[in-house]
Amino acid sequence: MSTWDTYPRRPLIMGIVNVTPDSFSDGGAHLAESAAIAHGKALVAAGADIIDVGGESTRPGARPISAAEEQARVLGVVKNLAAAGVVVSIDTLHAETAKAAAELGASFVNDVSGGLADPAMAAAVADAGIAYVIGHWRGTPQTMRNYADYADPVEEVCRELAARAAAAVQAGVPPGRIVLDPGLGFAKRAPHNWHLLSRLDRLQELGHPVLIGASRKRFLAGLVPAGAAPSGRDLPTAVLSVLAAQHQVWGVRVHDVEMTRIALGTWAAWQSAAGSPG
Ligand code: PMM
Repeated sequence: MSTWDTYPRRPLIMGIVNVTPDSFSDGGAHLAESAAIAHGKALVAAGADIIDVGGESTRPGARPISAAEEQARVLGVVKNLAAAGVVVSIDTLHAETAKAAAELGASFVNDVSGGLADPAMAAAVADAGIAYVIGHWRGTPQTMRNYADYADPVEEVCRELAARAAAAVQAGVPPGRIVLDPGLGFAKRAPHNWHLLSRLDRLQELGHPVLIGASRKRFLAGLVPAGAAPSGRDLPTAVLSVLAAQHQVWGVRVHDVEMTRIALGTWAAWQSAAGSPG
């Protein structure tokens, strides 16, 4: 057994499978069902604990799609991966898609709108009896740039996330099944994202596990050579995952699972030695 297997306080790695033609960093790469399934299994082999399957791009300006179009993209992937024993999360804004994915074996609903996009979402998650990742956003992908305006980003995001969590509990989701995500890049500019990362303790005071989704996002672009492809941001993403681990996050949502696994494995080896006499 490696340190990784035995270290109890490591974050979970959520690997991303975008079954979309237009996601900002990997759009089109896994659009065919068979390619998406193979990619999910490869991410598990590389160390992912959870596979997050999404069929609708939520990047700024993305075209919204119907629940039916989304389901045609993702449900076969969810079904296959869940049947193979993979812990699956469905990344969706649509309650109908969440319900259908739960019936096929999904264990998490990952809703970047925290229930704001579809008022039926929280009740659907409660009925399905699965876990709920509540993300922070404002507006919609079409309008969110106009809402990236904060006097105090940390306090405002915490307040708005707490309200979404309370609404989910009111709809019947047990508090112990709720994970919170500050929604980096969703109605946030780079300084807002950095402030939120620097105050994970404040987010954790809300009493729920915290998931961070920084992978390949634009606020990392200034840290790598100009003109680098989004995958060129995997190194700063991995560094962020280690820093987030040091701050006891529950999970990190990433594209490059292998690099994340190596980075977090290095961190876990250090942490384990620090806690043992040698
Ligand atoms: N970011 C994207 C999509 N889904 N889900 C969670 N929980 N947190 C995020 O930050 C997040 C997300 C952005 O698009 P991508 O799938 O291309 O990374």
